[in-house]
Amino acid sequence: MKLLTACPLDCYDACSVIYEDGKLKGDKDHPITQGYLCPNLNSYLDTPVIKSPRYKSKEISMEEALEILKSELQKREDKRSLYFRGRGNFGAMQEITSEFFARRGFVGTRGSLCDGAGEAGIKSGRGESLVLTPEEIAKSEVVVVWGRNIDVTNSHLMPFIKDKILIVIDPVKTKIAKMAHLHLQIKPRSDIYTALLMARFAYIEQMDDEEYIACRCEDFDFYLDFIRSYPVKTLLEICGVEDAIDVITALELMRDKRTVFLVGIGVQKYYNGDQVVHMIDSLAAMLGLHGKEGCGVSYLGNSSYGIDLPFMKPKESVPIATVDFGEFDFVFIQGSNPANQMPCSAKVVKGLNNSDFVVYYGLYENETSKLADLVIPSCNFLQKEDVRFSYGHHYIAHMPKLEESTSGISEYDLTAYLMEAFGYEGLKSEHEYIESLLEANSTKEGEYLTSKSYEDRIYEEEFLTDSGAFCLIDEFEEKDLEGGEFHLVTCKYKHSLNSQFKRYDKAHLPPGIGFSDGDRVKISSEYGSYEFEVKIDDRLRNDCVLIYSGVEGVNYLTPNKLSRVGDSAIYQEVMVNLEKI
Ligand SMILES: Nc1nc2c(c(=O)[nH]1)N[C@H]1C(S)=C(S)[C@@H](COP(=O)(O)OP(=O)(O)OC[C@H]3O[C@@H](n4cnc5c(=O)[nH]c(N)nc54)[C@H](O)[C@@H]3O)O[C@H]1N2
Ligand SMILES: Nc1nc2c(c(=O)[nH]1)N[C@H]1C(S)=C(S)[C@@H](COP(=O)(O)OP(=O)(O)OC[C@H]3O[C@@H](n4cnc5c(=O)[nH]c(N)nc54)[C@H](O)[C@@H]3O)O[C@H]1N2
Ligand code: SF4
Ligand SMILES: [Mo]
Repeated sequence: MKLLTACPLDCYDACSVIYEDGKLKGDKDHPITQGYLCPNLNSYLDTPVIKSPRYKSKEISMEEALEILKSELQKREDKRSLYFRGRGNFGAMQEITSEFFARRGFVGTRGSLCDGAGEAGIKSGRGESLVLTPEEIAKSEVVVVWGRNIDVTNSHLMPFIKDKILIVIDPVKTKIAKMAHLHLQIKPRSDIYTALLMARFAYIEQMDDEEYIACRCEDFDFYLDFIRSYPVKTLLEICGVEDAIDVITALELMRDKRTVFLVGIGVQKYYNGDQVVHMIDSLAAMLGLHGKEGCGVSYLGNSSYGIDLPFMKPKESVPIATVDFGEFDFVFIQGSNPANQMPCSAKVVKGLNNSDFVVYYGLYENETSKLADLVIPSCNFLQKEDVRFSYGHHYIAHMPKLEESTSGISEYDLTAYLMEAFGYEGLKSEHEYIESLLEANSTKEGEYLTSKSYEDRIYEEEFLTDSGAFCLIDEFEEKDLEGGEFHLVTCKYKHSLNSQFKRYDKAHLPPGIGFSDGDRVKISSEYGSYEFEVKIDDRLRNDCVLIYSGVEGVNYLTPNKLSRVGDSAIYQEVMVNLEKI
């Protein structure tokens, strides 16, 4: 039988999926995802899952695991405890566990390991971060792909941008950069200066949209002073762009054309990530792009914009990117692999070792499950009911339960067990939650559901700021980065979803710096060091090292620090050194 569901993974695309004869297939009828699945979901059913619960390395039954969980919770009645949830499964019902842990007085997390700094930057200009739908993007003539690796991370958008004039701004010559009419292979961490340069030349070339600025933007005079405050030569040097003509050409390609900027998380893995994105967004405002047909800026959006999940949240929270697990007696980790994915692994591993009791509730074995006292397997997405939203388009998917799990427990069932064990009342039935989520947030469009908070043309009338106008940026915080010779670029890999599925294991180095394929290298930063096998990569600038997300050891190099605004991890605010071993 053909059963309709959706991919549960943390990804822009939120693919519509058909489950038929024990296989996952793309759904050809879906207006956005159009019938193919990426290597990650194609590996889903072949990836070995945790088969049995485990306590102190010994396999136990699920009943025993739940008893131990209950008694360990009771033992630590008044102790400081942490509820830490990642996005291994993007379904809304994953958050139901919060209902129990919030009542239990656990500390939660705030901020982001992902897009938080950039989102704060979008909010500074526009009030809220709404995305352009793929259909709207398809109406553009020019697409500027800025720090986003669409072909890898958002591949279902590719058909919507085919045959457009393509400009890519990325320190790496990615596949999409090779396809582009123009690739600005800038230095990492120089996007704010690149955007300043573009704004400066746009002003000189009279590309600023005077009428639009007068009606829809605030603080243009301050913005103008700001973009004129840097000498062009200095900006070119900082960006690592040899010839100003490339920047002017990029602008000329956009002149009088419907243009969209597709901005990814690559630009904002830095201390001032909010200001980088605010600057890029301000450049688009100056060019009069927001709110016009086939124009605008789409940053990785807030998938739950306008959606209120009915689950209680912990009263107290700590920033997710810098949490010290060692400060908590009891740690409950769900749908995440912090020992690999959080920044500054040395500190994370030490913290997990120092905590009195760590529970890992997930689907796969990984660095974190190895450090846990109690391991509880979850169900996969076919084995529980859920609803998912997307941060790349406006479709919502209902994900019905299609089969039973032989090894795991669902988030709802785990919560129901704990609520009952501790005498908490008020949990509704699983179906009631899902019905009311769908009812409140979705509209039926043929066979599919779309989000009620979706608008045909975002920001057409006004921005979602207090004044209704776009607030242009007029200053930013600069910081020098020292401590190494190379920038660390750490982005997504085609065959893994962060640390899930086929994980990669090499560090990519540029040619011509004395290394060859297969060499061993010790890479060090002020936060730690790790040894990797070398792969020479001619897509890299000679001042960059690239290590994909999910590679063992990558986060030994990254900072346990937060972005200025947004409480976000800042994986690339670091320089590294190399040593042949
Ligand atoms: N296959 C696959 N798909 C995924 C994921 C995955 O792990 N694998 N993860 C999902 C998740 S959780 C997310 S958040 C999204 C993120 O998806 P994207 O937004 O595409 O994020 P990244 O791949 O981290 O980085 C994108 C690009 O930024 C570039 N970059 C790095 N530093 C800079 C810089 O300083 N300036 C500029 N201009 N560019 C820079 C990198 O070279 C890379 O090409 O992808 C989702 N999709
Ligand atoms: N160096 C570096 N580090 C990064 C990034 C980077 O680009 N570079 N990217 C960052 C970003 S954007 C993100 S979003 C984070 C992601 O970080 P995490 O959220 O930690 O993501 P994953 O590594 O994918 O781990 C997800 C885990 O969820 C579990 N899981 C899967 N399905 C289910 C389920 O249905 N129920 C339960 N209970 N568990 C499930 C799996 O066991 C899996 O190990 O990593 C960040 N870390
Ligand atoms: S990971 Fe993304 S591209 Fe792959 S099937 Fe899931 S939603 Fe689609
Ligand atoms: Mo992410």
